[in-house]
Amino acid sequence: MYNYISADRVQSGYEAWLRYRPVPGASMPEWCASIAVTEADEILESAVQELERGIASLFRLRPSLIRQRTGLIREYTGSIQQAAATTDGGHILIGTFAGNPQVRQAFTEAEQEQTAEEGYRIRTNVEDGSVTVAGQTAKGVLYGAFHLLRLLQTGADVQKLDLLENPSNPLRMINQWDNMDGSIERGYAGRSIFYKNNEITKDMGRIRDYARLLASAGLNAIAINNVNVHRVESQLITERFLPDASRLAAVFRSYGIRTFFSINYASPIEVGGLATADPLDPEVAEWWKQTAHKIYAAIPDFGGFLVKADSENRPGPFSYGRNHAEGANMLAEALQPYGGLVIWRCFVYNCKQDWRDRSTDRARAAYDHFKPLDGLFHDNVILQVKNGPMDFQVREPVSPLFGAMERTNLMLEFQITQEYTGQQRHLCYLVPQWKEVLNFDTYARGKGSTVKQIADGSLFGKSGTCGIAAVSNIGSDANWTGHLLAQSNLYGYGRLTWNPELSAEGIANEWIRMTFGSNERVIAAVSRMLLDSWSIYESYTAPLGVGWMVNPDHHYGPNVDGYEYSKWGTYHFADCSGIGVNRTAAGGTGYAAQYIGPNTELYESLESCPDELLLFFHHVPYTHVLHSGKTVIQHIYDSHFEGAERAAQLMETWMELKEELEESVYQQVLERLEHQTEHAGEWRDMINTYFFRKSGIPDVHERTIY
Ligand code: GCV
Repeated sequence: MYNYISADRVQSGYEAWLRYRPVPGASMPEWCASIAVTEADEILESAVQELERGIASLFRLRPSLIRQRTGLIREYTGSIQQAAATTDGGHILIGTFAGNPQVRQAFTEAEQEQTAEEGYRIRTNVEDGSVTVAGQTAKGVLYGAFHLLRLLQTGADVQKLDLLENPSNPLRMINQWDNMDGSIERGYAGRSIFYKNNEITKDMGRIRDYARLLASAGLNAIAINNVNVHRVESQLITERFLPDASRLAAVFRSYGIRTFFSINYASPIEVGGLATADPLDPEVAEWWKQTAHKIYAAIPDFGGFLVKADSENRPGPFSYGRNHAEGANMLAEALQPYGGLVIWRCFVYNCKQDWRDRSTDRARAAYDHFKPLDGLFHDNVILQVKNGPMDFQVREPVSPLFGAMERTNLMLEFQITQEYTGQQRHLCYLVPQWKEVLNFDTYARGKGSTVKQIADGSLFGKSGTCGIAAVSNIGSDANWTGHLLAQSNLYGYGRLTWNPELSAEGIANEWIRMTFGSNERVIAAVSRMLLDSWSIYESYTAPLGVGWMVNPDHHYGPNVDGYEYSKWGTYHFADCSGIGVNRTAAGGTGYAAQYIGPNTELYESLESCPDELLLFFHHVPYTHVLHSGKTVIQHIYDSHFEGAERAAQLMETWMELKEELEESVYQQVLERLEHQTEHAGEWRDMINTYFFRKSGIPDVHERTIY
């Protein structure tokens, strides 16, 4: 039996959504028998390989490859039957408008122009039954090939295709928080696939498979090392690592993905031996220029630098009395001749706060630092802003920096790795959360000024230098993400960056069909599990937007006062009569006033503030009545009892699928759900007990509280 995708890889979950399992009852469309390509291009070659692999696996018939340019038909050694090399019964024609006249002929000039640089068109030719996958660029064609495969995988109607797809966001980026010793900061799926023992991996097979996953979800950029750049990683920009880094970049390039490095702002000192890293020092600027020159010699399409500066003990321009525009612009000038970007993170706050000081509010920090700098950054600088003002909590408001920086390039940062959302041991499908952020109305240009329009550049007329980034959730675990179902977050993130209008349900459905096949019972059950999971996780963890009730450092498991008397600026202020942070302008930290008009009003007023964010914005007595009609304390009890029960139901739902799923897949997910059920009980009891003891108010339903 021809073994295109090995059984091991299938059973472990390694193939993820590129498993290409046969769809029962689906016969192979005739056009799948041959793939025709004329252009010699490495990205088109990736598209060809993916189509070959997908079709061979889906239909057990390997397509012939017709290279019209050279007349070469590729020889195969595998035992799966190969289709005859003919274009008679139709074929898939792939190529760019500019590089392949046949492709060009299939579309009018207007149709070609409507296709964006990384967009694509797929069309059935009714005369000869062929299907053309076309783009302005090879990247577009690659995305089109993955789209065609997705249609085949999900059993869609492919009789008469005619579609145009353009990505919404120019930059669709993934950030690895991988360290060169092989560890991953906030990684929950094994070790790094990029680094081991302070060297860059030689296992390009795994890197390539990762690139395939990323490109298939629509992503086009990657920062390959942690934003906390330590001693060894600081050398990534030197001859010591550039040859290996250029090999990594070449793999990503062949899937249309540009490579970025996170850099250490103090590199001129730590790597270059200079006395300073002051951005206004000419020697420093010159050092970065020379460094950029060396990097581009090794990686001609290098994307640029991702920078965490003056944040959580990382060096930055503040040490020299310079602001962040001065700091970023100096780097931007070094990269500008090569078309490189500086992606500068706005996660800047005082991480040495005195917990006794109630006037300093970490939530305010990003806006306070960056708003005064609006308009001062060079064109090739992009500010990367976390979705919320704190730090990827299960619930927090949208950062008020969105909408506040009209004259600055901005990128939105999400966290796929589940640092505060269950660390890939609990199920938490994050697409619904991300959609809420993307749809948030900032009112920056009146009603309807959403975050997604700021990320994609359309609201403030930016083009090219904007988009979305997210922290990756993968590692060396055989199934990439630890929890098999957490693959849906990586896939969903990519699909949303391509098109934020896609629904959480639609993305879940696609992912389930591609991963688990077409069994309707499985699809319905897993879909329900995914879509309920964020609300379930929220309900048994930190209530009403307060956040942070986790164990310090590793951030796993309940610890209500874990961060209460710490330096990190993350407090809930629970006492015997109430809880929450007063962030109003009237008597609080004033954070609510960082929003624009209607949002300030919404959050400022206790009457209008949404329940789910109440404790983020207000300090209230436990007896305060929510819009739901419950008191705060009863809400805490109810949501924790119900949340833990709903977590157990996730497991029961999964157990009902035992007969429908492969044993290895069933078991690995079951183990995670068993742990989640037990751990949700721990959360319930710790949180309920804490608040019962603090408030002295009993549960009206008299359930067990300790
Ligand atoms: C990479 C949080 C995380 C850190 C992370 C930081 C950041 O504080 O806990 O691990 O550091 O965010 O986003 O820079």
